[in-house]
Amino acid sequence: MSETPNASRNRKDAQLDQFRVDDAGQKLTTNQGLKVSEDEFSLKIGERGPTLLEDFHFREKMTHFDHERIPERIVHARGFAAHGEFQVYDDSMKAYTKAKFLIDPSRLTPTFVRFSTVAGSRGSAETVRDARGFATKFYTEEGNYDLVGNNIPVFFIQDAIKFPDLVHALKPEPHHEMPQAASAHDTFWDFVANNQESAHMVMWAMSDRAIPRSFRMMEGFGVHTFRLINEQGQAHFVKFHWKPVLGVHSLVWDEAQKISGKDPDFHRRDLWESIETGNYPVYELGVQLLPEEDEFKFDFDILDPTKLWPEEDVPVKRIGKMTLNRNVDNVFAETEQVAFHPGHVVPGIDFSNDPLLQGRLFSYTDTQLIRLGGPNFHELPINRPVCPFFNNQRDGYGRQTINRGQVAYHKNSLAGNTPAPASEAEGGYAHYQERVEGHKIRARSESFKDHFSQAALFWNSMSPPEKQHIIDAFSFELGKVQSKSVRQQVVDMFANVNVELAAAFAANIGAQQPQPVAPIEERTKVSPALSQLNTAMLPDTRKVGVLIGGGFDGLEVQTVLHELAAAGIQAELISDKLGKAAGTGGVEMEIKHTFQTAHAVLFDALYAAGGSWTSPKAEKDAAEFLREAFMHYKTIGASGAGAELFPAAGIEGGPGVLTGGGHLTAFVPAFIEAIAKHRNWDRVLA
Ligand code: HDE
Repeated sequence: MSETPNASRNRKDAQLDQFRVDDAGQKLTTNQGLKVSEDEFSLKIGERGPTLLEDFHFREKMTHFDHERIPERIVHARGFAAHGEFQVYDDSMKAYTKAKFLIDPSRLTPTFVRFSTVAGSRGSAETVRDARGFATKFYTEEGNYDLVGNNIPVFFIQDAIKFPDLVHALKPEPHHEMPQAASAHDTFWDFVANNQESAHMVMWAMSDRAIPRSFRMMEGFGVHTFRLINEQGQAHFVKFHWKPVLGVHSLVWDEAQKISGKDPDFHRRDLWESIETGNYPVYELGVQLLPEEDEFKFDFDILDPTKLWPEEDVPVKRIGKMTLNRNVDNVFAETEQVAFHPGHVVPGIDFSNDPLLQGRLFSYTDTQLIRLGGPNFHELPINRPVCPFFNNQRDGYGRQTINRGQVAYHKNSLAGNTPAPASEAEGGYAHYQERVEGHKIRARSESFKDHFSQAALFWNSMSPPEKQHIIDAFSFELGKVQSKSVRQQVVDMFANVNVELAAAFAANIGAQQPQPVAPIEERTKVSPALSQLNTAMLPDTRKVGVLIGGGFDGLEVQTVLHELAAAGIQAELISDKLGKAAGTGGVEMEIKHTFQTAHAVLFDALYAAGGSWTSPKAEKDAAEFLREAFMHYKTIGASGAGAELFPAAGIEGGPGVLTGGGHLTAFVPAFIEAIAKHRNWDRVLA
């Protein structure tokens, strides 16, 4: 198949179409195509008699059901995915790589992205404190390229051989299988204290990054150092980034925990609804590039996956963007069966010797073999490349391809020695010829042994509210740890990062103040790019809950909602009952949620639209929404009578509390601006 590049537009979609089936309107059949006449009664001897083995329809239906489940992913079990498209802005990456999808701006590459939590089981809640997976499959013309990243740029360990230990410590404890989807327990923190290379990632995991507001509002990182190879065979080291255009925003911890109960599907619902309503999530792909000769120019080892390259030192070049624009048709067929692998590369992209990456190159195929039941998982519709593929691999469980011909080996003469390897000029993948020499040893380089400098860089780069959230997170997590010894070990360990930090959480968890640490060189370096206060602040797609009672000011509320919509903000009406709320001037509005079905934690901001309440309970519920939103630093607006709820909510005003006082022209823009700010951290809570 030779295709012009733009034929790749929706090429994956077209391929998937061959496998899509719509059952609606069809007659029910067995898997053999036999029409079934009865599907509610098994075949029996007499109406009250035993079921017959002969009932092939019952047996087939039940057997298939019995086999519906496959093993969930050992990590990243809970995930949600969407289809998209990627395109580079220009051909400027030509100097660094020959990967066609990265250098040809006319090429639209289909993508499939799966976001995930790491620790929890497939049915666990989504707003837990955890890293998030951000795995992207690019269906390129040269084969599938998988960028299997996380929303945190570093990792807990430096060598893949420690991964089973890390995961065993993180997962629910084996004797009672608790806690689910949480790191707040003894074995995780015991691992941390005894594997101090984890310090940097733990700082990120205790920060706001680990409780994202939305998959649409988090960064993605390839984590490892990779290599890009250009047409001339020259190599550059590279780190990959995804930058969300909506900025990086998080929940607050109390809110995240409540959402886990109110809507355990919060993140997938957010992604699903955004795509369904045409608010497509967009991420820019960024690269940090480093010439090979600069490999040793840093005070850390660029092969060490517990280190990032500060963006101020090595700028992120934004080279293209990905838009997620289509939801899946079937979660099992697509999201569950997709098989990512950091070793799925295309010419122009190569690996580094990062020992974590090297181990991953083994693990991912291995895990698909057990998870997807054999070596033919690449034939599943979601995993198939959009370019043709030919080789001498044959057979195995579930084989779908019907390979014709006599020959299944190389070299051969009977088929003219085909399929034949391609030369580099023909697009054959040639590994970068790095010269490596050394003794066979089990050891770690000295250059990997500074575990605290970048953890301190992260801490130093945080704003005061972000620092407080980190102290609170350590206090929460260690407060759940039973072993006093483990708690103390963690305090002493993090004194190496920052003594005030360790002292602050030690005071909350009944631990001794940290032991004085050996004097460390003063660490004053700051990377502003690490703080979420320096991110994009936009009102787009923010969700505002509108608290509305009967007899509200029709014209006023209509105007406010109109302006919010014009700013890309989504308003949803909440009252004590579903149905229509009637306002003045004959205005009627449809209520979407009741105080029971929704909760303040599910909205970015609240608008108290006013009106009268049918009962004191309804009024109390509305005030409770406001109190909760206020406590989570959210913007609260009341254009008119809505402010009457404030005293019952204990709100006296302050940052991010806006009242209209009848002057909508001033109120509405101020309200929108405050919503865009995400949270009002300068608010003082009573
Ligand atoms: Fe993974 N990881 N991982 N990982 N990982 C898996 O593969 C593994 C690591 C990441 O949505 C597994 O198909 C090892 C870093 C994502 O399907 C498994 C090591 C990063 C996903 C596996 C790591 C990741 C996985 C489980 C240490 C960020 C979900 C199921 C050497 C760069 C992909 C599966 C999806 C999934 C192994 C470390 C990201 C077992 C051995 C570092 C996003 O193969």
